[in-house]
Amino acid sequence: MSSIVSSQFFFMHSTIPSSKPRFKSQATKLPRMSLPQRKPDDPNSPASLLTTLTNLVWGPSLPPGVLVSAVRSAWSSAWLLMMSQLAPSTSSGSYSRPASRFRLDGPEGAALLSSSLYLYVGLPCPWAHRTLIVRALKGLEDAVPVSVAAPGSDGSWEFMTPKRGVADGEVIVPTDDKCNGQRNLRDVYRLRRGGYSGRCTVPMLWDAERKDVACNESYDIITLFNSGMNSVAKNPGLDLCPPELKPRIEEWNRVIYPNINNGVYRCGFAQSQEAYDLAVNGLFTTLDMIDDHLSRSRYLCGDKLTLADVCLFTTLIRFDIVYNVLFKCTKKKLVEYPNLHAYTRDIYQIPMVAATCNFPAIMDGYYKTLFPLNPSNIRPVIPSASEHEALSEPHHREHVVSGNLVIAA
Ligand SMILES: N[C@@H](CCC(=O)N[C@@H](CS)C(=O)NCC(=O)O)C(=O)O
Repeated sequence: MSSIVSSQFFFMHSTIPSSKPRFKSQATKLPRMSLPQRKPDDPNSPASLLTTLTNLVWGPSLPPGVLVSAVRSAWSSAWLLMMSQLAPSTSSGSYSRPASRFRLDGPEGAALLSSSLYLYVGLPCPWAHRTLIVRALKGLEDAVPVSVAAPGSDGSWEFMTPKRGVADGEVIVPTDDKCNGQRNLRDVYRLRRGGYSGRCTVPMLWDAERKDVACNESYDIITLFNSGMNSVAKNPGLDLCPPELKPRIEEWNRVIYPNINNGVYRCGFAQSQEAYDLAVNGLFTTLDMIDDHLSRSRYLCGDKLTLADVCLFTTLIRFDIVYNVLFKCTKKKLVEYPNLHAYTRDIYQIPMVAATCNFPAIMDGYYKTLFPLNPSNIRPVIPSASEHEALSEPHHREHVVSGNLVIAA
């Protein structure tokens, strides 16, 4: 006991030795910079103790090269290990998103569902965000109640206790599990007949009567919300996928999904320079092309908002606050694209859409959960152009007249 106390006392009060560092690097000579002589605020904090210790061992400079190389290779191996769990990749290091397990098999599959449907989402997730937007636009809030999970410390989706899910004005916030009373989304998936041990992703549509996962693929869910539930929708007249635009919507999805929606993830989760270069080129070539297209068209398919716009919007609204920084989508910020930025504001200002965008929850979900990409857990400040006030500025998109449009990519 006394030896522990005295050694702590020694570390806390020792001064930087004037003698040479005890361990001198024998390996590669890395450039060494002086560390700033910062006075630690709390001498008992682990950081201060560590600083005192390292000062004692090798003086007030960067660690010896041999230590830097050892830590670097240990960290790289640990990083690759974590990334292989977080983001499965191909042999060339490209992110390969696993396929969704529970799909709705068109109108026939939808017809098998009971009328007791329940939606599980997480606010950071762009795929879940699609379902919240279409649910709101169609007026399905009463017909399809929602529970909002938040990322837990191990990355799985957890529900709040009812007390902690504090209302934040009009914006949607995390909640408890109002349907099954579980603490974790994994436990909800496991309630299904036959159990489940795969990935427990949001969005997830739960059939409460059949006690089963109805679907965990966002595009199937928004298709169902758009046209398969009109008898219970408060806004049945809105069609975000009218038959005459369906081929064009599908054409846009084929361009936007790999290059933008999944493209930002392919940048952020790339495990090799080649994989990153490929993803980032595809991403910005497509953004350039769409920015140009939007100079002649209010929405992707003309004057009408469609499912393709909803899918593009949920990536764009996260672009400057997350992907530009955390996923290294650095060539340009969204705010540098005049048409894409105004288009994003146009959709943000559609009644009910802003309430689905909880920026602090989105930023926390990425910066504090994706540990291998941000080990410090520090959440950067929100850029001013991404704040609610800036997104509420006039967009003037009503003046853009849509001509005869052809997808260029
Ligand atoms: N293809 C799915 C993707 C859903 C997805 O990847 N969701 C992520 C959040 S953004 C998730 O829940 N991940 C948890 C996990 O993989 O365990 C969809 O569009 O619905």
